[in-house]
Amino acid sequence: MRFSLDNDVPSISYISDVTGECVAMSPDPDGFYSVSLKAGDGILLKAADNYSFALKDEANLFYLNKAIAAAESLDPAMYKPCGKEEFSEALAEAKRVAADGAVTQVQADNARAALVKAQGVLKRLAGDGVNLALHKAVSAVNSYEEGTFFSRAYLTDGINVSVYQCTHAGWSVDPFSGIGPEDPVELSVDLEEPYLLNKIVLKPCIFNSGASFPRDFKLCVSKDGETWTETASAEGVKLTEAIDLNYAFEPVEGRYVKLTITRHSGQTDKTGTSLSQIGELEVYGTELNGSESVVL
Ligand SMILES: [Ca+2]
Repeated sequence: MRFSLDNDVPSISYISDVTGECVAMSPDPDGFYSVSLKAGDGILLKAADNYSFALKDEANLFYLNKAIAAAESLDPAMYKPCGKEEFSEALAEAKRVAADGAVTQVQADNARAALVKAQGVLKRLAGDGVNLALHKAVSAVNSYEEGTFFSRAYLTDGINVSVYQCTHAGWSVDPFSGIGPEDPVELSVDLEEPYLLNKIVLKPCIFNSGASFPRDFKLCVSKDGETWTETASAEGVKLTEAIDLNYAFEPVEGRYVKLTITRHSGQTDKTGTSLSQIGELEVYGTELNGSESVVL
């Protein structure tokens, strides 16, 4: 335990729990005193007879200051207006709390939690490197929802690593669905807002080096989820490594993205079901108002 004294105490000692004797203490160069405590133990301190004092908690501001630094590193111009005012207020309050010499740990923790929460609400403007599909809802009639390695949600979870590092492998055809090699399967993603879309990236599953990636498919975008514009198609894809497949196209307004598989990977589950599996689907574009200059 390290502590300081508010006033000029003539001398301070601690009572040794071994000998029962007073042991004189000296401050370190910063003016702090230190005593060693075992877990759950306390310690008796002794000061000059004519002085009384009380120990007080000193809040640990490490994580609050870390959250403030992270918040201040954001460029507000990169974010949509929604939530920015609340974020700005939470940041100002966090800085005020961090600068308050009498702040308690609870106040510091609350200020940090409020700041992290406000930051989590912010939404990036579409632009270079901003994956618009990240954490967006995926619709798929055929999906293996076993929840550990495969789920439709893992198609847009931002995770695409080997199963040795993480259990989220991606989306998979349900091996118990019994579909044949050319039975079509559709996957769609709702981006929640319309954008001027210009690129879709498909990332094969890492764990089998892309061997279960579909052979034939097409990519479409739509403004309303009903009328679709085809932006790319592929035939005869056969991967031996999990390389990203980039499909860039002339900008098209859209809120929904659909992948239609018309021929599966060629891998067959032991159930006899034809398999397709994809690690991640990413979507890129710009804001509809065109105010962002974007280089892809
Ligand atoms: Ca994923």
